[in-house]
Amino acid sequence: MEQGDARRLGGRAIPRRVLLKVVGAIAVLGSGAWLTACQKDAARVVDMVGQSKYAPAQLTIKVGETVTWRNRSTIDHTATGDPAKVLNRANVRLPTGAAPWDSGTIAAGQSWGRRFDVPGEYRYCCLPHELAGMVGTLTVEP
Ligand SMILES: [Cu+2]
Repeated sequence: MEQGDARRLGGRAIPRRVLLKVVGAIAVLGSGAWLTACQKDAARVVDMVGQSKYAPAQLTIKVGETVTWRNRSTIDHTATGDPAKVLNRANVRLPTGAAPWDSGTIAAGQSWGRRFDVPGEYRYCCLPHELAGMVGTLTVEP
């Protein structure tokens, strides 16, 4: 009777244990993937801080990734990679085959993202603060 119960309980416990392990593994994998995704996202963010600064001013991403510019300051900024719009063309650089780009005004507290599909070295700047040295570089790896 006891053995029978134990077997019966055991018979039920094994699939339950397996199920718990599977659920646990999914939870661990899921949280790991989530953490990795968060870290990667964080690495593709450029904050606009203070009066005229991109932080980080230099960023490296992989082709096809999206960079998000986040205005954490109290004034308007842009992220502009269009030589026709800047005062000093040296503040913009585009890899061969890359189209000019411009965020337009990113107001305080707002964000703007752009996906980069052409690898190479980019140089961009903030239109209102170009002459104040608000210039950033982006390396897009193949
Ligand atoms: Cu600015």
